[in-house]
Amino acid sequence: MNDDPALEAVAGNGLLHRRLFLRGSVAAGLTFMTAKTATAAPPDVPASMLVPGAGMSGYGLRSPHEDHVQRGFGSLPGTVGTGASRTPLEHLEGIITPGALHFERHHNGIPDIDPAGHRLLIHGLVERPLIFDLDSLSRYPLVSKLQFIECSGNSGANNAAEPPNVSAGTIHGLVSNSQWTGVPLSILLDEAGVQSEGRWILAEGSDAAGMSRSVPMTKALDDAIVAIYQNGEHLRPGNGYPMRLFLPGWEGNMSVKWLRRIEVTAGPTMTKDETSKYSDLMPDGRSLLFTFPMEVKSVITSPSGTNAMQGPGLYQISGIAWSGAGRVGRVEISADDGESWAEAALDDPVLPMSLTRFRLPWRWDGGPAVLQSRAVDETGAAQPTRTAMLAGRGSAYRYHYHAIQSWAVTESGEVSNVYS
Ligand SMILES: Nc1nc2c(c(=O)[nH]1)N[C@H]1C(S)=C(S)[C@@H](COP(=O)(O)O)O[C@H]1N2
Ligand SMILES: [Mo]
Repeated sequence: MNDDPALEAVAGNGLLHRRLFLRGSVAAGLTFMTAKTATAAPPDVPASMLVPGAGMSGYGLRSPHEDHVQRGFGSLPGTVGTGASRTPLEHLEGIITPGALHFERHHNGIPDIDPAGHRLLIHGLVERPLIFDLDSLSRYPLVSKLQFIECSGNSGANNAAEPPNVSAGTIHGLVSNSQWTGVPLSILLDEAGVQSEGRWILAEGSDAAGMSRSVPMTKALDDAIVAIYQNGEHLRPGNGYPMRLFLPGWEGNMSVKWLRRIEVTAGPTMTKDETSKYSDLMPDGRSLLFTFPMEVKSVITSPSGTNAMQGPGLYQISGIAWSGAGRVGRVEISADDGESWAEAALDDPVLPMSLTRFRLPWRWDGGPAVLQSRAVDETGAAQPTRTAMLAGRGSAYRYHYHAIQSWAVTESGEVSNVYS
């Protein structure tokens, strides 16, 4: 028997203490039993040591052996660009979403914008209307923040009566995390001089959807930026090149891409994008006026839906948690369908309004299990169960799904989405 205290069981069905990962080294005497025992002789010289390697390139590509890691995407019938592509969360680790795998949501395709001809106008209830191009904008003080963006339609697949048997990314992949660099909107609005009646802004994109949203002035002056870089390089076309609004922690729809116009207004404009869509219908038939912040949420990405376990033994449960209200406070994991819970280890850094990586060791005995994660943010808000969340909402409410995700593991090691 191994008596290392790190192997202490902390909750039902095999969950072990997070200490195992916190101290950075594998506990004495513990074996993950995934490596084979080596013989004393070195292995054969591989072919890669016999010929010079390939040359360099101006812009890098990943290994062709990773080409199976893809965003899944779909478009409305009769269109090529009205829909979404989803980050394959189950294939990623850490908290950075590579630009090429960032989710995309477009209401009428990706516009082809030459920055030389692109302008951003700030007008309306201001002292001095201003117009910027990419160069003039780039000369203002830049700030960088590692933050998530999440579509409020994310995870809506779990509103279905029967749990869709698909991957974590297919259900929850409308969330991604990047380091966004841009100009604080407060600096630009100060320069334009907001008049005292100016309490809202309207932000408009230059795509064929003319997507536009109203944003309260308090948010615009607080932490909104006009982003021009994403993970160190200029924005990708699908994420708003050459400039987008970025509103940390608020529903992704409001972070208007291909930003061309900000109008300072007295009240909300009530655009098509915030009335016919992106408003939440309550059971009594009335609609909530606005639901801006994204609530606390988490999902286990490994193991997760459509994965197969490789036999009983020690596993590392890993996943992501986030909250539009600030930092993740803690994440708890259950392996017995919510009967008992153990606190997961959080990887550094734990940043406000950023994805946070959590993990916990799990000794799977080969029996059936239901894995769940439950996040609590620094304000104390906790992720609800699916039953509790739906009870207050009724069936017409489509957006802002943030309930606990349950993954069932069968004795043969198949992992699938279940409702608990
Ligand atoms: N101009 C414009 N801005 C837009 C959209 C759009 O279709 N057009 N989609 C919105 C939606 S619904 C979301 S969730 C986010 C997605 O940002 P991303 O595509 O960079 O992930 O952009 C928002 N900004
Ligand atoms: Mo969205």
